[in-house]
Amino acid sequence: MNLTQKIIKDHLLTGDMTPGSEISIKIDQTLTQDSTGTMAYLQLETIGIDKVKTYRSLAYIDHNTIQSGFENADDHAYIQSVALKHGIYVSKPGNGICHQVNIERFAVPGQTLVGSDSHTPTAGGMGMLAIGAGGLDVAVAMAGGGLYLRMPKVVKVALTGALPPNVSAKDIILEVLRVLSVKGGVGKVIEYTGPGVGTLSVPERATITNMGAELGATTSLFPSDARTLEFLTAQNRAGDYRPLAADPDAAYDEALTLDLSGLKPLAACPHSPDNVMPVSELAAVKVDQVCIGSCTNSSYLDLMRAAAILKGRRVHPSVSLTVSPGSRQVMAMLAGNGALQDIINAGARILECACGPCIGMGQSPKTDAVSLRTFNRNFYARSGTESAGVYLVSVETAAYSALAGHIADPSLFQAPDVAAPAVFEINDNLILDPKDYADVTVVRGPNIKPFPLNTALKNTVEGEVLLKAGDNITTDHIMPSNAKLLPYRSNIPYLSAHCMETLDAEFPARAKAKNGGFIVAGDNYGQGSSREHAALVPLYLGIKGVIAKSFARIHRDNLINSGILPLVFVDKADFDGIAEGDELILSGIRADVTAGRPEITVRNRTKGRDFVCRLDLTERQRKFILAGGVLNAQRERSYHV
Ligand code: MIC
Ligand code: SF4
Repeated sequence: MNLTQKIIKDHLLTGDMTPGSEISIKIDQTLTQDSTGTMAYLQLETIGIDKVKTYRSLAYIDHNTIQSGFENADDHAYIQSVALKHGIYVSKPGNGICHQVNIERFAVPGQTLVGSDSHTPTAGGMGMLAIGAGGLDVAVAMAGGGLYLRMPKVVKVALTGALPPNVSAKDIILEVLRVLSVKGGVGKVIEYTGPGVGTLSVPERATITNMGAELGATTSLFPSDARTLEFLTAQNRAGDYRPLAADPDAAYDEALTLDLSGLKPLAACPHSPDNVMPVSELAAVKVDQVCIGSCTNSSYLDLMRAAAILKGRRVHPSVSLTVSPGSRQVMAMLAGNGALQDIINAGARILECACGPCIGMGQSPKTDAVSLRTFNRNFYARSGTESAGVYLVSVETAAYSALAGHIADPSLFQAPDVAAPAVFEINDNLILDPKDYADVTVVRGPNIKPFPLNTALKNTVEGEVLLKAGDNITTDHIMPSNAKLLPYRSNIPYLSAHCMETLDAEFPARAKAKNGGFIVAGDNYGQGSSREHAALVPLYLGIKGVIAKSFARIHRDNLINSGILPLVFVDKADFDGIAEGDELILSGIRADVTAGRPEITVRNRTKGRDFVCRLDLTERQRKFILAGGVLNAQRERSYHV
């Protein structure tokens, strides 16, 4: 077996392990963060358990850290209290980005993790089977329910050779993205093997598994080996180590080989993580902003490299350089060894240990800016500035470019000599252990509004096409998130006025005026974030179904969990025959779903023609669609976690 199959087999609750068929697995650990956490905990409260049933559950506060009003602070108080009450550890604001802290302090090889954040697979760098999901699926896992998913195909990426100087793990994943594209990983786990694996430390592996989310993959996975033990030992967690690897003769569904020694520095150009070009071909591009940080590239090693490159030099006068350390551990160690001073003296702006500019929480670039970021997403408008172009690069490319004022190829410079520490500085005093807080009252501020519930599926569903969109629509299109909107993550009515606003500002008003309807889209609809808001807000606006050429995994699950129909064109050419404003009708849809008929006939009343869509639902998902979402199904007892 390959390693993915081994971990799944160890955790299998139901189903058979044939790719594509529905399985459920036991979940050892869960994580939430604060921009999806409020919803997840409201749902956990609705499910109604006293204490979580997992080995360990964690609530991180790292996203909504700009507090320009009471809202974020209220959400943090709610999360802290509701988490402690339910036996969940809390990582307080300032302790760091969930995925970075998780790798440092909590990830365990061979265990399973589900998190309400799409970059949860970061922990795959530690040999953990770590999957991103909507908050409801995480709530169910906290309540002891299994995580349901389609058994993935497993893709082997064999790494050979070793990285040349100043070429880094980020360039590896950018190369994989170039080859496989933002939809190349849908329904698959990307498993790394081969002699090149041993040349990468755990944080470098975590950069690769982190950005595997941008492939649309279910998750990405590295073996657990001597390098894993080395990292765990340095974190004083050698007891969590367990060696894990694929069998030498393991079979894979697909395979590719990557010779690390042949890699060059790469950049993902605006506005997609798979729009990858060699940095050497971008050397003339003038840079206005450089941001180093995010859950992809903010480890100790990353920032030590940045510090070594910046030391004794000056950031170019026309560049604004920001540095956000991934965790308080990283920040404290850099402060202790003088590297932080090198960064400050070069002219960088030091931000707190949080997601920050990656989620548009401040540092939106100027009009028409070129912004170089060590992050994982450069979707349109995500930075908060619609006219800005964001390039995703390695720490090395970012640091040299910040000095040069234009995109600079790091392979032309001598690499800094930086080593991982034998021992990390450990201070967990921003982590609250629930056993120390026996008597907690849940604090609910006025920003926390109830979430919308759907109604049971009717036998006839009809409405207008309210929006026709193209390929690769991201959750950042569907429900934008920036410093102005993130404070309202627990306020769906407020958010609804901004749904799809970067595509069509009239969409929310139209949806309301027409009493809901349908969205039509191209391939890979809903890629990106795990935010359920991208389903709950359309639900609030009356969206009954999305008809697309294909869907991203987490978003499709979120639609089904909310009782919204995810329909797929059988013949992609039918997409061309639909226009915005066309009236669609699904007659007998309740009967079709009840009978489990996968082919649904949609009548376009305006054009006077029919077309066929697939509605591939498992028996469990049929209950959700019929009841109008998981919580309704649970309430009417057609389903229980
Ligand atoms: C992101 O990177 O898009 C986020 C913000 O971390 C999201 C979660 C969210 O929207 O709150 C994600 O990746 O799931
Ligand atoms: Fe935070 Fe950005 Fe990572 Fe999302 S991708 S968890 S916003 S750092």
